[in-house]
Amino acid sequence: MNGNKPSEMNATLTTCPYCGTGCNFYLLSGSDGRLSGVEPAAKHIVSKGRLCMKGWNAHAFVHHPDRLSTPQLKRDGALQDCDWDTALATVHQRLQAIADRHGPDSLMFFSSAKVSNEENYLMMKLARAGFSTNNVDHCARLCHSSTVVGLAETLGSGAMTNTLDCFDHTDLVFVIGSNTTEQHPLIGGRILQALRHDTKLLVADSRKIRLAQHANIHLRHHNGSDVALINGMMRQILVDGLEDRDFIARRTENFDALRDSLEPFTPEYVAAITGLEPQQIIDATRLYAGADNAMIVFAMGITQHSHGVDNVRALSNLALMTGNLGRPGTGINPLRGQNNVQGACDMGALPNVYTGYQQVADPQARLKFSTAWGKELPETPGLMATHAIEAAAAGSVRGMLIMGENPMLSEPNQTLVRKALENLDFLAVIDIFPTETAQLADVVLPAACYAERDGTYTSTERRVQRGRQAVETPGDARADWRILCDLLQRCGIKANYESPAQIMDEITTLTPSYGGISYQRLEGGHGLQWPCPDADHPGTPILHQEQCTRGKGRFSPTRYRPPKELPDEKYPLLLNTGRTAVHWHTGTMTRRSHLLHREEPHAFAEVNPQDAGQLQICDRQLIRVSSRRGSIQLKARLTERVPAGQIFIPFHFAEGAANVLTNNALDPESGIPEFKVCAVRVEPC
Ligand SMILES: Nc1nc2c(c(=O)[nH]1)N[C@H]1C(S)=C(S)[C@@H](COP(=O)(O)OP(=O)(O)OC[C@H]3O[C@@H](n4cnc5c(=O)[nH]c(N)nc54)[C@H](O)[C@@H]3O)O[C@H]1N2
Ligand SMILES: Nc1nc2c(c(=O)[nH]1)N[C@H]1C(S)=C(S)[C@@H](COP(=O)(O)OP(=O)(O)OC[C@H]3O[C@@H](n4cnc5c(=O)[nH]c(N)nc54)[C@H](O)[C@@H]3O)O[C@H]1N2
Ligand code: SF4
Ligand SMILES: [Mo]
Repeated sequence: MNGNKPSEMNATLTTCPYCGTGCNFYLLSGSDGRLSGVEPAAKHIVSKGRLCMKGWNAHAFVHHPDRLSTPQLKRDGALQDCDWDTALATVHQRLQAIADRHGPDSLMFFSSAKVSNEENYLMMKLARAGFSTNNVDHCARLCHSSTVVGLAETLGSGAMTNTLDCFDHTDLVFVIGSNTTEQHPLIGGRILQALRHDTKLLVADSRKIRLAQHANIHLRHHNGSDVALINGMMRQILVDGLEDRDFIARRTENFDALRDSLEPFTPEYVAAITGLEPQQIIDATRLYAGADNAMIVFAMGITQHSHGVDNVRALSNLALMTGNLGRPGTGINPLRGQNNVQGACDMGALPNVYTGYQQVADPQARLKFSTAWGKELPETPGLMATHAIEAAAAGSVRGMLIMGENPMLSEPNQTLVRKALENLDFLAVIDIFPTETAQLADVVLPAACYAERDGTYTSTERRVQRGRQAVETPGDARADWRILCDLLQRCGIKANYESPAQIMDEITTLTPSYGGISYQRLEGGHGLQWPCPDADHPGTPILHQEQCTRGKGRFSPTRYRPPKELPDEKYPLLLNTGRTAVHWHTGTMTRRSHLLHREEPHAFAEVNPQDAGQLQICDRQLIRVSSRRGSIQLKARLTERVPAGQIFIPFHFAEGAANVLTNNALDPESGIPEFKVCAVRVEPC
C-alpha cells in the first residue's frame, strides 16, 4: 500500500494538486461531506510523510464560497445563471457556427495541466475529432515547451531523464534556473539532504535563492546569458580533457560540429557576456565535470527565453559530453511545474502530437487515431497557445474554449491578451473559480476540483498516479471529463464512458508508453513510471540507459543570442518574474487559502538596496513599475536576493500583475515567451 492510513474514518489517498513533484496525502473529510484537513502519506515513495506548505493547505480552497457552482451565460453584457443544457448547447452551437463560417482552424482549445490525464485526452479528442482542428495547447507552452523541443532533438524524449531517488546517488547537483526549495519544495529538500553525504552543489541563478546559500559555487550570471555560460563550460572541459571520450564515441553523434562551435567561448569572452569572473567559469566547470555522476536540474530560468530551446540544447550537450546520462545519479532533469503538465503533454494536449508524442503529421498515426475515433482527422499541426493569442488579436482565431487556465494573468503582455480575448466572437471557460479570464467569457462552466473526481496525474519523474474523489462537487458543478464527454456527444463523437478508468483503457490501447497502465495496477504500490509498455512491465525510472530514445545522443551546437529587450536609458532595470513559495500562479487557489494568503497578502517587487538608494525608495513603499507595454503599482521589498540592476516580481497578484509588463517576444521554435527578461523603469509613487 501507499502509506499508513490515519485513524480518521474518511481519509482519501490522493495526489497533491499543486506542483509536479507528485506528493501523496490523505484528504480528511467528516460526515458533513466537508474536508477538514490533510494528512501526509507516511510511506509514499516521493513525499515520505512530508509535505510543503501548499500540500498541507491543499484542502483550504475546496469549499471556498467563491467556487463556481452554476453554469453562466452572458446576457446583456453580464454573466447570469443558466441550466447545463442551455450552457452546453450554446458552447457547442456557437463553436460549430464559427467553424462552419470561418473554418475549423478559427477555433482554439486550451487544455489544462491542472486536470487529469483522462480529461486532457478528451480535450484533445474534442478539438481534433469533435471540431476537426489541431489547435489545442496548454500552459506547457509557457513553461517547458522549449525543453520538449530541445531534448526531443538531442535525446529523443522531452521528459526528465532520471528519477527523484537519484538525488540519493549522485556526486553533484547542478541547479540552473530552478528555485527548487520554493517551487518544488520536496525536491529542494532532497537536494539539501544529499549535501549531508558529500554531494556537491553548483547553482547558477542571478538571485541568491536558498540553495545558493548551500552551494559550493554560486554563479550569479546575467539573466539570459546561459548559452554563453554553458558553452564556455564545455570549451573549458575540452581544454582540461575532462570529457568522456568513450561515451562520446559510443553513444553520440555530431561531436565535431559541437567542438568547432565552442571555439569562441573562452573564459574571457564568456565573462564579458555573463558578468562573471573568468576564474569562476573555470572553477564551476571543474566542479561539474570532476564529479563521477552529476545531475543537471533546471526549470524556468532556462526555458522562458527567446532562446529557450538553445539553452536546453546547450545543457543537453553538456550532459552528453561528460557521459552523464542513462545511469543513476546523472541526467538532465527538467522539473515539470504543474501537477499534471507532464501528463497533459503525454496526452497530446499539444498542437503537433497525439498521445505519447505520436505526430499528427504522420499518416500512420493519424490513421490509427481516426480509426479509433471514427472520424477523419486534420493533418496540419495546429496553433501554439501563444500564437493563438496573437491570432485572436489579429482576428483569425474567433472562438475559444479554455479549460483550467487563466491566460489573462499568465500569458505575457496583458494588454495584448485582453485585446485578443475581447476580440473573439465566442469564449467559453471551464474553471472552478471566477477568474479574470472567466469574466470575459460568454459561457462559464463550473468544474469539479481535484478533490471531487477520480483521475490520474503524471508527475515530473513520469510517475502516473491516482487522484481520488473525497467529497461531492459544489452545487451543479461537474467534473471536467463529464463536461467534455457531453460536448463530444454533441459533436457526434461516441463518448459514453462511465468512469475515468474506462477513458484510461482507451488511452492505453492508443499509447505505447502508457500501454501497461491501468487503474487496477495503480491501486497498490507507488504509481508507474512511463515508458510502461505492457501489463507486466514494472515501469522505467531512468531513460536512455542502453541507448537514447532517438538512438545516438545528438550534439546540437548553439550560438549566443541576447534577450530581445535589455535595459537601456529609458527603462534601465531588468525585470525577472517568477513565483513565491506560498502562492500558485494566478492565485486562484492559494489566495483563497487562508493561511497561504496570510503569508503573502500583497503584490511586491524585490529591489536591490543599492538601486533603492538611487531611486530613493524605502522598504514596503509603493512603487510604480513601467515597461514599454504597461505600468503597475506594488510594494517594494528591499533585498540583496536580487542583484543590483534587477527587480523580481512574482506573477500571482492581479492587482499588481507582472504580465502587464512582460514582453511577448517568443522563442521561434517553441513559442515560449521571454518571461525572464525585459526592461523596466521604477519610480516611487
Ligand atoms: N509555490 C509555487 N510552486 C510552483 C509554482 C508556483 O506558482 N508556486 N509553479 C510551478 C510551475 S508551473 C513551474 S513551471 C515551476 C517553476 O519553478 P522555477 O523555475 O524554479 O521558478 P521561477 O520562480 O519561475 O524561476 C526560477 C529561477 O530562475 C531564475 N532565473 C531567471 N532568469 C534566469 C536566467 O536567465 N538564467 C538562470 N540560470 N536562471 C534564471 C530566477 O531568478 C528564479 O530564481 O514551479 C512550480 N512550482
Ligand atoms: N510573468 C510570468 N508569467 C508566467 C510564468 C512566469 O514565470 N512569469 N510562468 C508561466 C508558467 S511556467 C505557467 S505553467 C503558467 C500557468 O498559467 P495558468 O495555467 O494559466 O495558471 P493557473 O493559475 O495555474 O491556472 C489554472 C486555472 O485552473 C483552474 N483550476 C484548478 N483546478 C481545476 C480543475 O480541476 N478543473 C478546471 N476546469 N479548472 C481548474 C484554476 O482556478 C485556474 O484558473 O503561467 C506562465 N506565466
Ligand atoms: S512539493 Fe509540490 S507536490 Fe509536494 S506537497 Fe508541495 S506542492 Fe504538493
Ligand atoms: Mo509552469
